[in-house]
Amino acid sequence: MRVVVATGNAGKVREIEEALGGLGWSLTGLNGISLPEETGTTYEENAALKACAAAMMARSPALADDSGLEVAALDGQPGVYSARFGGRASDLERNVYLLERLRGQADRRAKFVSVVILAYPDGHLETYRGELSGTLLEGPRGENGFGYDPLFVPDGEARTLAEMTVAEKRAISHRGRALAALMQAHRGGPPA
Ligand code: ITT
Repeated sequence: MRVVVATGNAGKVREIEEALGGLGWSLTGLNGISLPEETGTTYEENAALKACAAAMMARSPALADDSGLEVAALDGQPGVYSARFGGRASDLERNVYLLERLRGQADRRAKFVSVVILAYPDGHLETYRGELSGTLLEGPRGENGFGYDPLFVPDGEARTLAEMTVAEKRAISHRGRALAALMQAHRGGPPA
């Protein structure tokens, strides 16, 4: 089955390709398809917007991920708005902004959420969700991954997500869990 990976985020592409390697699907990029504005207020709405638009344009199944970081001390912000947190343009600037917002804050708990949707051109949707709880450091550590990974230490781990390989992150992460559920559902082959 040919599946369009409907994301403009290179970090997500790496993780999705690594996770789904065993399915034997042919994963392709957006190839000029532009994703719609994320006007939803939930991960599910935004993932569906992206996956459906790509599936309709490409006339083939398309997979999208909408995800975010929910910080306890910020009442769950930035959540669905993680990619635009504080209006900051880059991962580095958003990490600096997040550290500023948490300066002096003892409660460093946070949670990553990922919703993966596989959409078919006929409008059928499959939805998978994964979460990962952890704590935020007071400074970055590690060079791998993307986004808030250098600040985030998963519960039960000593390293940040940015100090892990793609496979190590996948084994425990929000996106890894959502994609594992998708793999489970498709074991035995994709639907016709
Ligand atoms: P697409 O919409 O093109 O897929 P995006 O980066 O805009 O790319 P989102 O709207 O889902 O994707 O925003 C999710 C943001 O949450 C992302 O840009 C990161 O800042 C953060 N994020 C999500 N998953 C993450 C992860 O595994 N590690 C670090 N940060 C993550």
